[in-house]
Amino acid sequence: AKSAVLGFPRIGPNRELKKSTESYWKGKITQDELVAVGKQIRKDNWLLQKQSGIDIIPSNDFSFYDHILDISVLFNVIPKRYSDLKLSTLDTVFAMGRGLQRDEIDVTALEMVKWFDSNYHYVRPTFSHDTQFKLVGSKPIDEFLEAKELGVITRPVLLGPVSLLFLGKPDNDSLDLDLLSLLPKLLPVYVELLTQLKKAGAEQVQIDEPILVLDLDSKVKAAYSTFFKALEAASTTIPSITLSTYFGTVVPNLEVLKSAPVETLHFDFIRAPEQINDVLTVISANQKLSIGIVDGRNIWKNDFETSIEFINNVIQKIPTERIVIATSSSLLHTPVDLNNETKLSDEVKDFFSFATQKLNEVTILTNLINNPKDVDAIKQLEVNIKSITAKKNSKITTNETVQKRLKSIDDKMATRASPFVERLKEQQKVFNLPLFPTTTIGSFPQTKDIRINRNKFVKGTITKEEYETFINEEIERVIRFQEEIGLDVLVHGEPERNDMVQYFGEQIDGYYFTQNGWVQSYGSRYVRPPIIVGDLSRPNPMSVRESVYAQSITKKTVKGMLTGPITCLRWSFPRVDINQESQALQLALVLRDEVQDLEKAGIKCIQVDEPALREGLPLREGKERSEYLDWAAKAFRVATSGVTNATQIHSHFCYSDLDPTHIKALDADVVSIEFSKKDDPKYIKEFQTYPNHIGLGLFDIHSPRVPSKEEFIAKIDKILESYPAEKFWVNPDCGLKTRDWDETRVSLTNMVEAAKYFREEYESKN
Ligand code: THG
Ligand code: ZN
Repeated sequence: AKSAVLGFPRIGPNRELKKSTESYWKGKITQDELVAVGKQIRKDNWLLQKQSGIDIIPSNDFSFYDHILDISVLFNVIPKRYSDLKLSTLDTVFAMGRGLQRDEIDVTALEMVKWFDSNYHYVRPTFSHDTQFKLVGSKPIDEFLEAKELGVITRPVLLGPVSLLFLGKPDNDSLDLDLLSLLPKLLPVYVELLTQLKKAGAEQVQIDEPILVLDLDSKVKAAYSTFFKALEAASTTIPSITLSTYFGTVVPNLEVLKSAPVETLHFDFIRAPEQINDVLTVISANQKLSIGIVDGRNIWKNDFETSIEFINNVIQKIPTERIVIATSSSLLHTPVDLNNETKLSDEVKDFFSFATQKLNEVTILTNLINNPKDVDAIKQLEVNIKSITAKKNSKITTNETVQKRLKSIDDKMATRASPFVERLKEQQKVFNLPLFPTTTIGSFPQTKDIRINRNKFVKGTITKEEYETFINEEIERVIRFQEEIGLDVLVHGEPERNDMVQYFGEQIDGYYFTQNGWVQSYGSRYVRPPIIVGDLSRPNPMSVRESVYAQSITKKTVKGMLTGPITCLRWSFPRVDINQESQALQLALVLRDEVQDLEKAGIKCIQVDEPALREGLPLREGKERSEYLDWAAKAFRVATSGVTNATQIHSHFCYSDLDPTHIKALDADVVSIEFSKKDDPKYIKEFQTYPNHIGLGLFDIHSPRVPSKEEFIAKIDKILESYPAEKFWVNPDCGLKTRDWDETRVSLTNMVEAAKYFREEYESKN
């Protein structure tokens, strides 16, 4: 058997990529300097994988912003407003990813959405009637040659053409465009790229078609036969192909793969081990099977005994020579190296395996299969068995009190005292809000000063009192600013939070966190997902001090800010020894206590964010989906239903295509949703049926671009064509923590001015 990796994190062990990309954007380093940093990271990654003994090493998994955006640009899927700018390819990528406002240039960013059910975001390929496919630049070839020069013959990774079209969307000016109809025009260019790769010396190419784990209609399935015919016709001039799927089962689309003219088929047997028997029926006599068995999405140490047993069962049907042992997906979703962690106890550290450790897991498993008698391999197996047993017997995973309380959850705990209409009346009495009430999602710019002081506090160079004084000053600044521009419902700005999940994770028993376990979220933004190891409980209130301080210095309502149970779960590395529902409900109980503590402390409006609600939805329709929606909504309601009618519960969602019925089940009083990029009028219409109040996010906070008052007015006007003013909240798309103060000041002022304009307009009408 051969060992393979589907993709490796490109951020560098110490976030080198982030630091240099952001320096480039600020004009502090040149493009050449940035390019050199990328080159060094690629080199280190390839050599690391080679040294780890990986046989099949990926290339073109590197990206300065997003690998999906790169492949859009590579095929010239570049809306005219960006190509007109005549920028370098790299600057075009950045303009499409984050927008650009400079001199006379003013373009918004393209839409960014979740990559399947992960917390990675990709820039949605945006096609129009005018899209003319052709190769722009030669990134995959250049990177292949770069590795070759280092003595590493890599397997370039490309997103497949059907997934590229399927995951895209038509541009505003081409809403009637049928994306799959573009396939015949795309395929010749795709084949041209493969041909060039072969000429450069590539023996194999990995083509990712992850949409094969989704529900596909017959048109999409037919697109695969078109694609495969093109591969077949070109077979003598292109490298051999590994067609890879991940994040789920392909079984319902199995017929598509039956005649695939590819050398190797890859499947994710971490997510869907049960698909093996069906999969075996489509592997033809000389095809290879790539077994994704080392988890690309989680950080638990591989259980070698279980993996070996799985692989051995397969080997009874397919000889070892036709087996590849691989990561389940790209390792992009895992932190780079466990060895960078110095603060975890030895006991807990031994539970984990990050990307670098996973490389060894892949090679050890391959060795165990190739040479079951190899002394070294057996030794490593024994070490692994010891770790896995220690984890199973560990005391730190169970908390009896939590388990008991979990059993006590009933329907009453998951239901507000009265229905929305009645709650609203009581809330109006308390808040007395105007039409078009304005608010923000919660966070304000995380300035350098804030980060420096937080680091000082973490390192112990300033005391807790000094730190809290600093935080109070920040809160006061944010409160005064909001008062000044006339926002209606204020927030404290979250200066004390590093991240909306990590911050709470650090205060919840049962959670463990890393110093350097960064994972790319989008562009240059990274997160350090905390790890759920044991049953979860809250020793102390987590957010009350800051909210109470903020409320004490203003007469306006201050919204308390919490991260919901599903989002805490989804943006952590979850346990695999108990199910996700139990983990969500444990979190719900922790948050329920926090919500009640906030209410007791005089906070009348509490926002419980659930941006990850949608991404938790099982990828396929069916029983699992409705079960998920039930327990996810229940967890949210357990967290938020312990308050009186007069306390207003807000929630917030972003980054996904939402279905109003899912949001309805949460029964929040007010929700704010990402909306600025959803230009499709159909999407507004869908929300007409939503009974409670909504703020449709009016500007894109991922972009440094500042919208004018007139732009806000036009946007609101358009929404009002199909959406009632009585339910209309005015807010940005998401939190402002990644923005600068300069941009934030102007954007929010313009937004509030636009709300005031409509307020006057409506008041004069009535
Ligand atoms: N937290 C977590 N996951 C998320 C978000 C989040 N997923 C979706 C969405 N928000 C992604 N957006 C962001 C926005 C900002 C940052 C990361 C993801 C961010 N990161 C800091 C950085 O890269 O500089 C690091 C933050 C830190 O110090 O911990 O600003 O909000 N979990
Ligand atoms: Zn958001």
